Amino acid sequence: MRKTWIVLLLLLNGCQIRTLNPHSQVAGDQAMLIYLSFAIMIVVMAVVFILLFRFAWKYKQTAKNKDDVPEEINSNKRLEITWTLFPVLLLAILAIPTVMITYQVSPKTTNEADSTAAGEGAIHIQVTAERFDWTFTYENGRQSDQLVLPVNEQAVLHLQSEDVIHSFWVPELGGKQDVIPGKEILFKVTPDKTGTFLGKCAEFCGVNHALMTFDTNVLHNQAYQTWLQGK
Ligand SMILES: [Cu+2]
Repeated sequence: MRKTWIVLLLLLNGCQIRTLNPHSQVAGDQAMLIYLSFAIMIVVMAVVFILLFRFAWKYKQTAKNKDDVPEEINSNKRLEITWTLFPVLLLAILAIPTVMITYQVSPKTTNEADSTAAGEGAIHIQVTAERFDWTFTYENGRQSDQLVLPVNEQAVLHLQSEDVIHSFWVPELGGKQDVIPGKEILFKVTPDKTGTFLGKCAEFCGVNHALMTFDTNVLHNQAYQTWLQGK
């Protein structure tokens, strides 16, 4: 029994919710949606549970009201309007930012991107997913198994797959974005903090799927330029 608890504690300790520690605009927007829907859920839960316990307590059977028959009610306009408007309002609060953010962060394929030009001066990196590796090709031709990005600059990742569907995901920076064979998908990201973030494939793609990870290094601009010129 004691061993079980220790294992459980160790497991919990390993669970860092990195999605809630965003370091880019996209990831920040995604985390905001998680917080917003969580807050709405808490409000709904609170109302439901308070009413549930209140009614259970108020109308519980006692020796005094044992033979009471409840009064028959046909309708109650005020109540009906309230329980219709309240959920509609909550859904609207959830739907408006969800739709806006989804459209905003939704990656474009190259054709679509022609009309919504990627930010000027952005860095373009080719990202190739292949069972079970990621290859990053930079503007000067340098190839690496690491994604290296300069901080506070927009990078446009050109996601391509050589074989099956993969999914690009760096929890702190955003995703998950499906990488689909035969398509080039553009994913824009502007990291706002230097550091090393773990990236992974988030779409089951075969036996070694779990090993399909990569490091993302976000560097200061100067360090990025130096790295880019290296081998
Ligand atoms: Cu994969």
